[in-house]
Amino acid sequence: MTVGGDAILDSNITPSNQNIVINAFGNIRVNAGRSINTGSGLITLNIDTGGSGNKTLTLLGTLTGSLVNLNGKDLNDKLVGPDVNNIWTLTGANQGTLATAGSSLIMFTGMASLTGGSGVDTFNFNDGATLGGAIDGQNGNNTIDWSKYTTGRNVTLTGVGTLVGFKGTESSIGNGFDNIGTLIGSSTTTDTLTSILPSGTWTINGLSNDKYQEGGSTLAFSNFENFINSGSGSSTFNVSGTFPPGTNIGINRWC
Ligand SMILES: [Ca+2]
Ligand SMILES: [Ca+2]
Repeated sequence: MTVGGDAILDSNITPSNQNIVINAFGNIRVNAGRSINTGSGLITLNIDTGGSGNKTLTLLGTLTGSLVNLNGKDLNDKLVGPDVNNIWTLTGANQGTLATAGSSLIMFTGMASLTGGSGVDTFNFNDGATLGGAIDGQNGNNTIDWSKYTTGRNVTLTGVGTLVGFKGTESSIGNGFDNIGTLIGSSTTTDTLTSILPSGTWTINGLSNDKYQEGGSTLAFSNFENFINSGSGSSTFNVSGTFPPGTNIGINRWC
């Protein structure tokens, strides 16, 4: 099926073991409570078929089939997940998998931006994986996990989140992240967490409850070894505890 504009699925589609392919030149939206279930058939939903960019695939319902593929064209195309707990795994450039309740494991390609739902969204990066656009966790305690990366990450916190947590930048996410409450650095000992917020309190003890607090928001973090405060105000560092071998804590500068 080819749709010239947007496709909105507001009924259940249950073909008996047949394939479903929808090519939309615009956006695709699967409404909440709605489902496509093809049994042993494939589900393929393609947005932005014309390649003009800025299209969105919004999945609020469920997709069940032998293979589920959601494809964009990289050009600022976005995948929006449902309002449950979602596990996103980035496996390459703008591609990966989405594990979400009620659906088969979803494969996606060409999605430059990922937006979570109201539940807990976890964004796992495989080594070398990247997104050209942005990550938005929306509500919930959302996590970005770079622990499979074998090169150090350099994260800058740029503000408190629009809804929860914090917003910030990192080179593996072209347009940065928003609404993230937990960050996990790479497997190396060269990860750096920088804040440019005007003030804040860092609690660094090398255990499992390292955190940064600012303006009523709390960021939990682990696997980071270098901390830089470069905001305009005064910040507080509370550093204590016993650190595992190989940990390199350095407060490079603050002002
Ligand atoms: Ca969320
Ligand atoms: Ca690390």
